[in-house]
Amino acid sequence: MNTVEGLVVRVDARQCDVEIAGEMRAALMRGRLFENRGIDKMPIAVGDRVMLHENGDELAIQEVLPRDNLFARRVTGEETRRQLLAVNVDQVVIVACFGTPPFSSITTDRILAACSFASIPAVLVLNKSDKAKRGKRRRVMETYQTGGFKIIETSAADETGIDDFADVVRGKRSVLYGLSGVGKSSLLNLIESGLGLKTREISKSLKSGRHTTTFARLYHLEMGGSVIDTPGVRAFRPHGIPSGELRLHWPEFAELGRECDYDDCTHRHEPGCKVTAAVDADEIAASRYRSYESLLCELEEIEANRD
Ligand SMILES: Nc1nc2c(ncn2[C@@H]2O[C@H](COP(=O)(O)OP(=O)(O)OP(=O)(O)O)[C@@H](O)[C@H]2O)c(=O)[nH]1
Ligand SMILES: [Mg+2]
Ligand SMILES: [Zn+2]
Repeated sequence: MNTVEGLVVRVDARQCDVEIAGEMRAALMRGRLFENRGIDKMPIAVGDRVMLHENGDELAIQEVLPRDNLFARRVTGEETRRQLLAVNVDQVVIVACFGTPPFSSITTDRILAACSFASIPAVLVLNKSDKAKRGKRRRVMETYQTGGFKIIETSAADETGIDDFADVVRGKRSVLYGLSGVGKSSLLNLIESGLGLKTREISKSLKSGRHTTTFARLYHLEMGGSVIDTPGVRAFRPHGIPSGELRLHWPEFAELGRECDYDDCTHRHEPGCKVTAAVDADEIAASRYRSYESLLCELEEIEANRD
């Protein structure tokens, strides 16, 4: 029996695709991994480095090597279980768009907060710039520039901003994440020839609710680096952020918040709150504040149910 190290590029219910010395192989997950998975729905995620036992033709994952970081969300319909979306990444590339599906502040802001909580840098890509209305584009750009986020604009349709997109992902390991239909796979196809990822046919409406990409998978880029394409989400629920810590994950609140009258100000109804004052004065985008408030309520509810 041989022990080898591999990189997980795709995860199925019982099986993984693992890259071992440049070669792609199917590997089993041992039952023991499931017994020890803790709060996680699956014990293994795309991006995991694993040790495997090779026995004739059979390859089985024995152990997951320590992770540098993990990008996760709450399992739909459950309050404590965690779904690992990708691990060991250099950045999360949040893809959103103009046109269809409509830009979702709530989803974008929740993913940004999850990245901050996981200490993973985030880049915001605004795709379908060919569909952008001038007012909407200005509002969205201003909102996220004020928040200090790194943001680029692209159009996979007329191929603008694709060099900027390539510059963002070159030489790093990125996970592309965002709503279904924003153009994640379309963008990837443009920077890596021969990838040929399936993208939604124009005639198929988003309302069918179907994801075009159905599983997360890691691809190496010829330009250097690798990218994990993921199936789009409909709603994003972060995992594990304590409600009392949430305000730290809205960067535009951080500095102002130190001057609130109360040290533990939640920036809601407290007198002398500098954050709500800044929202009233239009210095902080109302959409960013609404995302914060709705997530805060949700987290408090989860904590109340747990106690
Ligand atoms: N007008 C316009 N359409 C685009 C652009 N980028 C992608 N599309 C179209 O948007 C649709 C969805 O693109 P996909 O690349 O499949 O989106 P996705 O984010 O990978 O979707 P999922 O795999 O379901 O998560 C397709 O019909 C694309 O042709 C763009 O920049 N402008
Ligand atoms: Mg896709
Ligand atoms: Zn406050």
